[in-house]
Amino acid sequence: MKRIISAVILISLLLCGCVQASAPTDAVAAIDPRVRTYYEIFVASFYDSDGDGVGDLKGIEEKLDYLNDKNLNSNGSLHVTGLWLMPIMPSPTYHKYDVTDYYSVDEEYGSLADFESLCAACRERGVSVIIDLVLNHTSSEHEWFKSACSSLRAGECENDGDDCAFSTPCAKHNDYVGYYNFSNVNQGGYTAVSGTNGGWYYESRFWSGMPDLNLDNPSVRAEIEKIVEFWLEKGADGFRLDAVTSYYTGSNEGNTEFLAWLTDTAKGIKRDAYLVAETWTDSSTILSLYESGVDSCFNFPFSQNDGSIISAVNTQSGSALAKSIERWNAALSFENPDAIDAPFLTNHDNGRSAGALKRDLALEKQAAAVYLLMPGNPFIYYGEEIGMTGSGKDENKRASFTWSLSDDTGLTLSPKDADRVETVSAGVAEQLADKNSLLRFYIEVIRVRNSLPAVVFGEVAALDTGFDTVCAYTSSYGESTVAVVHNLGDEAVEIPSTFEGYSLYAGLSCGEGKPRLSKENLYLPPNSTAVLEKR
Ligand SMILES: [Ca+2]
Ligand SMILES: [Ca+2]
Ligand SMILES: [Zn+2]
Repeated sequence: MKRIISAVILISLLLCGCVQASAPTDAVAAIDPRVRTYYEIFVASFYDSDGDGVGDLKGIEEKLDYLNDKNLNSNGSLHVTGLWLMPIMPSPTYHKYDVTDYYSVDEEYGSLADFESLCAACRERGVSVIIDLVLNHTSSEHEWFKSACSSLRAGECENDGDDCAFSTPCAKHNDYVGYYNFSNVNQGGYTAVSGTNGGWYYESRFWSGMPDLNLDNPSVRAEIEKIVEFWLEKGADGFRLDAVTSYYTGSNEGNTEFLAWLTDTAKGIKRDAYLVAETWTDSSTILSLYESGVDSCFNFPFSQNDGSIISAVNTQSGSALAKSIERWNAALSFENPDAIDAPFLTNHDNGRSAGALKRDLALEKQAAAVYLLMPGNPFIYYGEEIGMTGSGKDENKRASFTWSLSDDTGLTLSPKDADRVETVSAGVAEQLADKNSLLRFYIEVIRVRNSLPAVVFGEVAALDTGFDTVCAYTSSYGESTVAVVHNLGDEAVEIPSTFEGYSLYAGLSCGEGKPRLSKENLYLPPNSTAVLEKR
């Protein structure tokens, strides 16, 4: 019987040529449409489809095989299941975090039709698309703001009711004046409205080119509802919410209320819409923001170069990290049982992780294994998977993606004000061909993550292995339990008895040698990760 089965498998292998009998499948994606392995893209720096040096939406669609080729077993694709596109709406700046039109695509990036096409192509591959939604402020070039300022300059007419005496509406008769936070008092975070002789100021927490919206204004909320509906209808699966701690500067209550309203609004339009909030703040504030019901808040305390993950990898503090992951996981579930953690190593506002990890390949792989195997939705910032560097000015952190060292096809220009752009020693093409590369490691870890729901949805319990350098925890989901074990140390360890009753699902080598599970112990070489399944 066994031989017959083997023969059948062999024939199937010969017929389809690729699929192994025990091939991992993407078991995670089918469970919850909000739960994905995300990839953050700065569109301008990713892939240029038309040769103008600026990355574009068509370029992303052309590179979908790199992002997810629908075959979890291939070594030529990252197998990410979600994309976060940094702002794509028209804007006067290179980064586009100051929007001039919420219902369009910046022409540098393409058209609305390109966006719809990209979303459809992604959907066909089971890849979700979320877009940056910048609601704290608009551009000072937005028509709403320009109109409001010209009315403030014109002053108020004598008429009451809706009937304005001026040919263009006066300050009293222009609804857009109420869209922003204007004040007669100059105060911190405000900028003078030009042409009003110091009579008017506007709230602009980030920069004079970014006037803060008055999010209490019902007309503004109605507009936001229209914007959310517009993009969900065009094919977006959700939104990355920019600057949520600045919605109501200094009022966590205000921020939480608005986030709750926004979450209800989006989910009222599309039940499975996914929202992830930029919560660049401390743990307790993040936990309180989860009370809004938002799906995810970015896990800033674990992320960034001085956050828990990179610090633990650099200081070989494994057991403390396991306890932190357990505590954080429990705290999130307490605030909101449906919360989805959102760990990352870095993003477009932070120095790239390779620098903080001393450009040490073993450490880069180790940090990747830690965040990619945490519960929730990990967010990979484009270029992290090939070890790009970049720090200092923001432009340096958003540099041109290196597809190949020898082929310029699709190559973008880096932001023009970057003052230090370093090249990687190997691009995508070279790293795909090298089984020891960082990129191939990302592919391997994502394959494990996407095929094991208990890793992603699990409830975490730290395990004490007796080694300070070892980060070990179990993650349980329904009937299944997995153990994730990282040896962050520079010495091999042998852990006796803890993993009796487990089998080794994946032994990942970050440096030299692979983890091994025997009757006696779990052997972990320096910088390595084992993922085990409870039998
Ligand atoms: Ca282009
Ligand atoms: Ca604000
Ligand atoms: Zn008037």
